[in-house]
Amino acid sequence: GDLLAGKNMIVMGVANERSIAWSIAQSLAGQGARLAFTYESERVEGRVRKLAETIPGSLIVPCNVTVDEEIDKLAATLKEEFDVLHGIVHSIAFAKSEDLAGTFVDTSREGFALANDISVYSLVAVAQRLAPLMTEGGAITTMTYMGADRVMRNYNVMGVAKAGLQAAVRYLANDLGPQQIRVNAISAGPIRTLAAKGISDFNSILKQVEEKAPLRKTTETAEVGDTAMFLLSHLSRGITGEVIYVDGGYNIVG
Ligand code: 0WD
Repeated sequence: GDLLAGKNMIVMGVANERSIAWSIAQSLAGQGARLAFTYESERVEGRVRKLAETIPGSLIVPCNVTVDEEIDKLAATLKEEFDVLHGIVHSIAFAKSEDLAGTFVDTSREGFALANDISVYSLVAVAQRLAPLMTEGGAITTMTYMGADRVMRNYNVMGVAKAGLQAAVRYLANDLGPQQIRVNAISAGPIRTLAAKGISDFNSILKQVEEKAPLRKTTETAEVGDTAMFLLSHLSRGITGEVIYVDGGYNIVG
């Protein structure tokens, strides 16, 4: 397809081939988008580079979202290489493993701050610096989870962070709407990725979804990728400030 022909988009949060961001990138590339990938540190650079190079014409830029200067530099690089930006994929989150087990009440001040800095404020920091490049309008899509809406075992500080992220989506949508920039979140069902490794007892969560979700299966990254493609395309031009569930319908049952 060519729904995104002539569109320049940035994908943040590819860590490996299982990453949700990687699936999103493939859906975007499949519709003709030109992509820039960011990587957090040398730790993941090799893997990101290898994947990105399979999509011809891709840009690969370092950006640790906890460092303002790195986001400034990213904006300058994109301005130079793309001039105009049309889409942003934010697929980044982090919490210390000790904060993703046991009880939420035990969360430390430092663990809370870190989880919210990387998982919530990063969306604001990125939107702040990249929205000025979206001079033809555009769309920003981030990733959330049902742990924002209800208490889910072990999700703890990340549930609170995702609730904040979803509220940030609404405020950003309101701020950037006049520039025809839409901001939405996808609430994905559980998927076995690197980030999911941090959640204790992930297998039983997957099993629950298989048993109870209306579609009786777990979520595949390609399903998330295609919804993200829709949210970043003209097809979703009337949608902003929303959370779209891509979870086989799990959120509507029990
Ligand atoms: O079940 C799941 N896997 C779900 C994930 C269900 C619903 C939502 N999500 C969300 C996550 O919370 C996250 O926001 O989707 C997003 C992507 O997660 P993923 O694809 O499951 O996980 P992963 O492949 O690990 O990608 C997240 C990446 C990091 O990976 P690692 O595992 O190396 O921390 O976020 C990036 C990093 O690449 N990241 C950063 N990027 C820039 N600067 C930073 C940072 N400081 N920290 C983490």
